[in-house]
Amino acid sequence: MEEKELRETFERDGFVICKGVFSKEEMKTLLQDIEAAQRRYDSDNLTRGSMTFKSSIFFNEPKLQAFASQQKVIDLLKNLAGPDIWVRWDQAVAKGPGADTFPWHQDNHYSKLIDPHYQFWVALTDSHENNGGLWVQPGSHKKEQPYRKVGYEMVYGGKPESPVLITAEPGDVVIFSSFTLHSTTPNTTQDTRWAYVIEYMSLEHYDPYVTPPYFVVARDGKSCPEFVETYRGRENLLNRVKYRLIDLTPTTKMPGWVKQAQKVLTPGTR
Ligand SMILES: O=C(O)CCC(=O)C(=O)O
Ligand SMILES: [Fe+2]
Repeated sequence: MEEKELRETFERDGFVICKGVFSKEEMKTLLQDIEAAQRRYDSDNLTRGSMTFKSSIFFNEPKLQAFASQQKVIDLLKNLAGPDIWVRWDQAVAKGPGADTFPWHQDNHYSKLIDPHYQFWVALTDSHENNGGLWVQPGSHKKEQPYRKVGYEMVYGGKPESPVLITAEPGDVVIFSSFTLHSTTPNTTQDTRWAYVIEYMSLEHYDPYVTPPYFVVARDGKSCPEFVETYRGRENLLNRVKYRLIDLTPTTKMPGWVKQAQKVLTPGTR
């Protein structure tokens, strides 16, 4: 896909499908690296039955850092996130036989962020209608959607109008906005469906819930993996104020300082 088409499609639909970005061989290696990786934070609250989440794994694993920061990935992302990019989060999702639905949601309701981030969803295995395939609602990224909290899940309050199933083969990538409504359906097959999701942000944007060091992957559109203690978006006073204001909204039942203290005490929550 041409760069212009990529940008326009993403802007219109809230996602782009990039076929065959990686080889099947690369996906085998990536799955091995994921299985060997150690988590930075222990909590994987979303794991339910044979749907398992393994998150915050790039932090201690140089092979995953190299994967996330390779130029091929940056060349796709720079069209959407801009030339300066860091990674806020990653997770591998295994949907084993019998895995349940993962309900419709916008990822911003998990990350609690105001600004969009870019979800780089990599199919490590085949992914289709019967094995826990990924569904998206085109155009839903244009506004924040209503939701409610059900256990640890942040569930969209409505019914998507015209959902689209994305069938994928190992090595295919879907890049979607963190505001794009998406869901995965049950796995009724005997095989496990694996996806690896890397969450990228512009260095202009701030995530107050991630603790340093921060993993920068690109500057000026060029791959330049490095861990840093701070970044532009974090130093930006307006960004800080935005998140302070959320904590101070009168609708919050809990005083801001209690929420803040909770966040400090439970790092690594999405
Ligand atoms: O299982 C997947 O492919 C995606 C899961 C998901 O949407 C999420 O963890 O936010
Ligand atoms: Fe999601």
